[in-house]
Formats: sequence, C-alpha cells, structure tokens
Amino acid sequence: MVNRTVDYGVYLVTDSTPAVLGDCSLTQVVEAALRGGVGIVQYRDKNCSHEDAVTTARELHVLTKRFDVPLLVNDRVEVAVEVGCEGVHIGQDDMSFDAARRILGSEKIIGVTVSCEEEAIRACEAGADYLGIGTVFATQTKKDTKSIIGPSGVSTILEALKESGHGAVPTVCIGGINNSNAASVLAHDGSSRKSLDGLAVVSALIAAPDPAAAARQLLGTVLTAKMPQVVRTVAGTTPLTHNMTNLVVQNFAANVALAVGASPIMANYAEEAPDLAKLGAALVINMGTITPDGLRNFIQALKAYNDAGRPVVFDPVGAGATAVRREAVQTLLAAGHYAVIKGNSSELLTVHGGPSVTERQRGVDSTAVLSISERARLARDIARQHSCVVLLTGPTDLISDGRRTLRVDNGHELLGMVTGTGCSLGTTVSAMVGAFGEDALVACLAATVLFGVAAEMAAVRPEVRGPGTFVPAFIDELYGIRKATTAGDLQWLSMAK
Ligand code: 3NM
Ligand code: MG
Repeated sequence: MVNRTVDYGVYLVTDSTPAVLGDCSLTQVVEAALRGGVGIVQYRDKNCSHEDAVTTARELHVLTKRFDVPLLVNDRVEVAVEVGCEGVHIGQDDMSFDAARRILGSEKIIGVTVSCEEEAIRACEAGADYLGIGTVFATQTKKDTKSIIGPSGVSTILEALKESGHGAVPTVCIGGINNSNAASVLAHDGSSRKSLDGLAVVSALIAAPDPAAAARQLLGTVLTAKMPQVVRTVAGTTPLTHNMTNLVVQNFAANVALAVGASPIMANYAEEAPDLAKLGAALVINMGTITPDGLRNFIQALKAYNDAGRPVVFDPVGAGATAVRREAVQTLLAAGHYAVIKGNSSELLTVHGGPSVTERQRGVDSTAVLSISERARLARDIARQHSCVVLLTGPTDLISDGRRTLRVDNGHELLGMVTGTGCSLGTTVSAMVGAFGEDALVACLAATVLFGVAAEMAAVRPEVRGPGTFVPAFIDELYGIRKATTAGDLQWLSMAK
C-alpha cells in the first residue's frame, strides 16, 4: 500500500489519437487540466513505441511533479519503471497484479480496472491501491470495452466492496463521463453504500475546448457531491469547536455551532487548550477584539493544538485596520501552523503582504477592490505559502488549498447586515475541519455553501423583513439543512452554485 495521500477527485487519462486530442499538444492539454485541479494523471497510449512512450511519459512527469500530482502509466509497466513515475494502471487482460507489484515494489501505486463484483474483490485482496470501475457509459474513446455497467452497476460494485470489508480502497469510475452526467454518476441515496472518490475521464478533458475550465467544473461537481458527508459527519460526531473569539460574536457563533450539530466552547484562557485539544477539538483564533493578553493566549493555544495535531482556524479580523493588528497577524502567522486561514480581501492582502502592505482597512470591513481572478490568485498564493486552506470571503467566496481553487456564489446581502456571520462561518469551518479531517478543502466548501444556501433560504421566508428577523430564520435554516441531510434529503445541494 502506498504511503501518500492521492486526490482521486478528477482523474485524467490521456489519449494521443487525433480523434480525441485533435492537433493540440498533449503536454499543453495536460498542463491546463492540472491547472484546473486534476489530482492524478494516467498516461495511456496503446500504439506508440517504447522509446516514444518513455519520452512522452518523461515530459508528463516533469509537469505532474510541478503540480505535486502522481503520474501513472497504463499497462506498460516497463515504461513506468524506466521513467520512475508513481505507478501503473492495469486492466484485467494486462500483466498480472502480482507480477506488476514484484517489478514495481511496494511503494508504487497500482490501480486495476474492474467491471464486476468478483473482479473488484479479487483486486482488493491482491492489494490494489485503487480501482477504476467501468465502463459506465458507452464511449467513442474505447470501443472494445467488455461491459457497459451504468451507474447502477457501479453502485452494485461499491456495495459489494463495503460488504466484503474493502470499503477503504479508493474508487473512481470511467467511461463516457462528462460535465453533464457527472453529478448523476456521483449521486446516491442516503449513506448506505461506499461513495466514489472520483471520476476518471479522457475526452471530457482531452477533447475539451478549455481543459482547465472543464477540469475546474468537474472538480466542483465531485467536491459538491462530498458535502453531505461533511454535514453528516458533523451531525453524527458533534465535534468540539473551541473558540478564542471576540466579545461581539460569542453568543451568535455558539448558536450557529449548535445549529450545525457541533459543540461550542468559548474559552479565551489558553491553559485550557491542551485539555480541549486532547478531547479532539478544533480551535478558532479570531482576533476581532485583540488585546496584549489575548495575543499571548492565542500563541500558547496555537502551540498546544499544533502539538496535539488538531486543526486551527485563523480569522484575522480587521487585519489591516491598525498597526497593532498588522503586527499581530505577522506574530500569529510565525507562531505555528493553521489548517485554515479565513478572511475578506483586505484581511488576506495584509496576511499575504506582510507588515509593509499598503492595504489599509477601514474597521473590519473589506475595502479592497480585486477582480475574481486576483482574489483566486491571492487565496492560492497564501495557501501555498502557509500550507493551508484559504477561505477568502466576499460576494463570491474563493477557497484554495494551493492546488485546487474553487469559487462559491451562494449567499445573501443580509449576511453582511448582521454582525458575526463571518466569525460564525469561521466557527462552522472549524467544526467541519475538525470532524472531516481527510480533506480540509471539502470541509471549507461544505461550510461555505451551507452558509450561503441557508442565508438564501432564510431571506425568502415570509416572516423575514430585514436583518433582525433574518437572524433567527438563518439559524433555523442551518438547523433544517442539517436535519434534512441526516435524513437523506439533499434538496439543498441543488442550490449550490
Ligand atoms: N477505460 P471517455 S473506458 C480508458 O471501461 C478507458 O475500463 C475504460 O474515455 C474502461 O472518458 C475508457 O472519453 C475510455 O469516455 C474513457
Ligand atoms: Mg488496459
């Protein structure tokens, strides 16, 4: 088994034939798809010579390494060995799994194509690192496929994997998947079966007019489908969210945490942090009403959570407003590691620019005017610099882990007319990251979409006439979505945008 985390979300399988690639350059198309958020690449060429395959695989490997994404080779184990890439993908008629494992060793990734329950279980028992399940839909890209199993065939295999104790083996499905049918392939009723980890595609990316945009859209669909699991995990595990937050929002943030199913504790005394971290809490450091004593407590608590390996969310409220805050931001960034940094454009410009930044905030509101792509770049750059997920809030929210960058367009202007909605989003993020540690980006996405959709639903309620009546309606909708999701009703997902 391989000792690295692989993002199977959008899995690109290459095709160099003119029918799919046209007259584009394969490396340029793959690079664009990687920019769009592809998490793993399989180089597949059934016809070219060994030498040509090695040359192309080497070019692709340079690219994938730049994006910190694994490169696998389809079928041709000897090419993978010569290139030194991260593994292979083998079909039922290719080299046997055991032979491939002997040649490649235990560190390399070996994926296996399966089209029925027996093949799936056998591949897992042999030690496959992941399964490619297919063929889902008939496809022009591979006309000699053995069987078209449809989404229901995929479900049957996933069910069998769970029942046979192989529920932890990652799975993708393949065959005729594109942006129009991706959501329906991923959708499933309730939580009974194991879910897919991702979608493998050839033509949906290789033949796309804009492979980066197509990859971004597929990634959005894949991650949106994972949000109910985040909401359910919070509801099912009642994660502890430890808030070291400002005086203004304590009550509201605690009520929001309860509405989404978390357990809030508002504790500004850092001596309590080691005990709370040991209980599995996630910490929010919100510098909305910072004091010298508060800053010392933040640093001490941050260290305790870092030591315990528990996540910390940093909310640098009003970061650019005063010299004290600009300096506190730098002190807190240097003091430890954060799972998530959340803020508006002004705050995150200060986080990014350091003490010399020219951005001066008026109070805690965002005064920066940046385009969407500038904001996306800002989020991505901070995520890379601090190895964290960045949530850049605004009418359009941008979320980035440095490799994958997503936008969320949910929300309502009433959120901006009530104090504490931003801070309580930080609290919700902490609960979701605390409960769903496997992917902090997905946890942030779920929190952000949940907030936006709940606000939209609250705003159209008949009793809501303004900010005052909005607050209780918003808390009710957060609660309602949580209850509906745990009962298997995912209607709210269709409002995600
Ligand atoms: N393997 P597209 S289907 C490479 O069923 C491959 O094992 C398949 O191409 C299988 O995304 C397939 O363009 C081609 O439909 C998938
Ligand atoms: Mg094959």
